[in-house]
Amino acid sequence: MKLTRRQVLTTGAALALLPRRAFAAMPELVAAESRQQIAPEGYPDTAIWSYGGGTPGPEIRVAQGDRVSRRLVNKLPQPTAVHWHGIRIDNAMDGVPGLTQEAVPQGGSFEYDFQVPDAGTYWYHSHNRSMEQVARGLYGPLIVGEPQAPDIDRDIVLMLDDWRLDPETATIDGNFDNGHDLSHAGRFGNLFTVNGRFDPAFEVKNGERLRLRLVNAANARVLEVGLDGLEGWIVALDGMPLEAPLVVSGAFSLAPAQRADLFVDVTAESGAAASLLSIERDGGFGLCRFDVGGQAAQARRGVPEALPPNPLPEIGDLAAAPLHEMRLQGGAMRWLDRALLGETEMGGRELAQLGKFWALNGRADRPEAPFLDAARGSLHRIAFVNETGFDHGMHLHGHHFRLIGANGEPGPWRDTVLVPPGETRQIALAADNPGKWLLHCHMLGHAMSGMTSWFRVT
Ligand SMILES: [Cu+2]
Repeated sequence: MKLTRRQVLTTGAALALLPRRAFAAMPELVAAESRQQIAPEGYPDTAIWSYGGGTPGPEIRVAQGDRVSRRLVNKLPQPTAVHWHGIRIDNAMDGVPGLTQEAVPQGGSFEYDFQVPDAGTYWYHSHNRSMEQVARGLYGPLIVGEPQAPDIDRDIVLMLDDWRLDPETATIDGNFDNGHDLSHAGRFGNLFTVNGRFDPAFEVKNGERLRLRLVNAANARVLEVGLDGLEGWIVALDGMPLEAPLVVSGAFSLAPAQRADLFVDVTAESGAAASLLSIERDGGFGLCRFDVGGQAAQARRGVPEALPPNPLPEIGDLAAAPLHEMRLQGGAMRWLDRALLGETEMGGRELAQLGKFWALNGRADRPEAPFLDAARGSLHRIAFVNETGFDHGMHLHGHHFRLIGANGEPGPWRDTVLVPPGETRQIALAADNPGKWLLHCHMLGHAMSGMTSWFRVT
């Protein structure tokens, strides 16, 4: 319908009569400098950057299909933007400066408003200078509830991180751009936290079933997670339910940005402590504790049912899907010989001087042309071929994909795939979400120093 000038004037007049607050109800997510006790008690507190005054930022918990609306207010000393990691989101809300929006300047704001199609464990974090901004604390949990609550006693979000702090002053090491970190495995911390605290404890009962929502918010560290005094199953990865719960036996890998939902039963006796462990080559240590006091009312439950599936696209005939190879190149020990930066070909030494150590298919940084131009609804296979000496966690925006197993069959749905050095991982992508989507390594220093590309769905 075309409005006449008279109608437009009438409508305008009617709007002016409405109270202004009817339009200004969007809750704020304020990014600002704050302080928090990150190191153990007895050490000074730490100047951090955070959402809502602490790290992790406020838990955003909504029901499947609901909208999330937040006005990001930037009170940081740098421009910023928020990425809603793992949400199959409207492209304009994806939070990638230079691709889906301009970075929000100091003192500026941006209104994020989007629907969440899938239940599960997600997170939000800065996507501008994320190498620095995430390391300073700019992340928080985004939890989307299933339509029917699963049979558990407690739902605990555990955001895992490692911080690089000065051992005397507990201040964050501000040397984010150093070439050694960028060209090697990345920035590793010297202090582990869960939910922004060192070695926190949760009170539980023997026999209780806990849902643990693990999020690896670290810059670069692949965690090998183990359990002590807890027994159970992985029920979802990167937010998406597994077709059948997978028994946890020994340690499992959780790369930066990946999530794992566990259902675990507290098997430690009352008076003892259970732990979530980080398993290292020379042993392991506790990330957080579960102090066991008392006995659950209910007898121990059996194997949990799978969580209800999310409305993900069909993966059709894989053999007919075009295969696109993405070679991961560069870094220490496999130094780039040359690569394109924009349209300029440069030698490895020249690139290193510009802080670029990595390339994807011979291109450092996000190129002008997309790695993949996909018709909406088309199915693709991508093979990530890791020619480097380091792990990389490759993340696609706006979509989940299925990891293709060694048997050629589609495996779990993920949004971030760990590709160990010298190995190849193949994924199946049903490109169903229109827009310009980033594709990058989630070792944030790698992303900043070359390992960033993009794909387009039209
Ligand atoms: Cu990487």
